[in-house]
Amino acid sequence: MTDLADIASVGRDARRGGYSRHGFDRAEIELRQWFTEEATRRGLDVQPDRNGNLWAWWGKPGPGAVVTGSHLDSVPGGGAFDGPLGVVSALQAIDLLRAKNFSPVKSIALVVFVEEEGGRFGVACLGSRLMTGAISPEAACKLTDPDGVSFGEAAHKAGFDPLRMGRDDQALRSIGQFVELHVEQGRGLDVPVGLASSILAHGRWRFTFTGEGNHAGATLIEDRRDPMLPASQLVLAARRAATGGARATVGRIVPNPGGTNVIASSVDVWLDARAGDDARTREVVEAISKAAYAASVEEGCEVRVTEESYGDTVHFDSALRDEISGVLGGVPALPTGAGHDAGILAGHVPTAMLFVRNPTGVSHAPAEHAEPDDCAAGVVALASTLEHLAG
Ligand code: HGY
Ligand code: MN
Ligand code: MN
Ligand code: MN
Repeated sequence: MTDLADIASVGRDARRGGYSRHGFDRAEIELRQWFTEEATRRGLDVQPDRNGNLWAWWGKPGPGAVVTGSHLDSVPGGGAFDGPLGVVSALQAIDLLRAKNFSPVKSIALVVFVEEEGGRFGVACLGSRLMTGAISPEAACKLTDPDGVSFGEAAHKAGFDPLRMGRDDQALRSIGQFVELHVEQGRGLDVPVGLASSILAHGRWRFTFTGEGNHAGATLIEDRRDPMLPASQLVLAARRAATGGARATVGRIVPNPGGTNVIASSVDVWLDARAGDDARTREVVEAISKAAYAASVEEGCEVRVTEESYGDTVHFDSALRDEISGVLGGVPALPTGAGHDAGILAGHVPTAMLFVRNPTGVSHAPAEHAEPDDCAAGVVALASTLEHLAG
């Protein structure tokens, strides 16, 4: 909790509440610096990879290490635990193992992934996607933030070479097993610590509605082609389509030019959709797209749909999960609707996630919380896991 308090002054968002820390912005870079100092102070060897992720090694860097970690960026106005809890717990787990004179047979590495939330450049898990080749470096570097700064430019400014980015087989081979600790993000856990079983299929789609910009007072209603109309219908269609455990959310709408007395000429709407499997997720997005298209035609507007990112359902390695559950004396396994770098890595290496109880079920918001005792239980669980896997 002291470590979390340490970093609590970094990236506070006075306007939105909570924290806004995004890949390679000032707050995230300050926290990378904090992590580098904390890891170095513990005698760990800090090495950035080619894709903007930070690694800290206990033991010789090389293939087959036991790797843990998370991210230090947040959503806009996010909570204090999503990401930082996994990083802080990794450092604390090292302290616990050192205190009991544990000496790892396999190397242990801590990793901090860049831009996990996609809060700045729009695609979540950018660091792990680049590392695994799930996104090409060309596509990643072209992504821009709301100010028009590209990921490539931001990475370059932070000391990374965009031309060297891309699938990193050496980094992938260095991971024997990956275990990410994370605050649970719903109300799925009623004991302090659990394990993840699966992640919903999920993705992000941008709908650009185009109409005719005009005067809010002088333009008769019957003369309008207002793209805000089909944009609003999309929001309602998303709620209607998300049945049977599917989720569909519009959390961001940007009208252009965005004036109170101006009929927008275009509106960008971002849809986040998730469901149990690929087919169901596609079906939900299809139903929403159809409604958006029909509403556009009715208003004399046009709509263009762009899939900005997508990932199929993740089933975490059941053998590794059973092994860890055994080490922890039996803990519940639960599915989650939240995405993680661990979900990207799960397609490449044996991967598991430890969840720490969330008493309110709130996440991606300032009220996100985990009790100190539960966080401590999480650290102990992570330390036992690392001890078992690396011992
Ligand atoms: O679940 C998400 O939105 C993100 O990947 N954390
Ligand atoms: Mn998150
Ligand atoms: Mn997270
Ligand atoms: Mn005027």
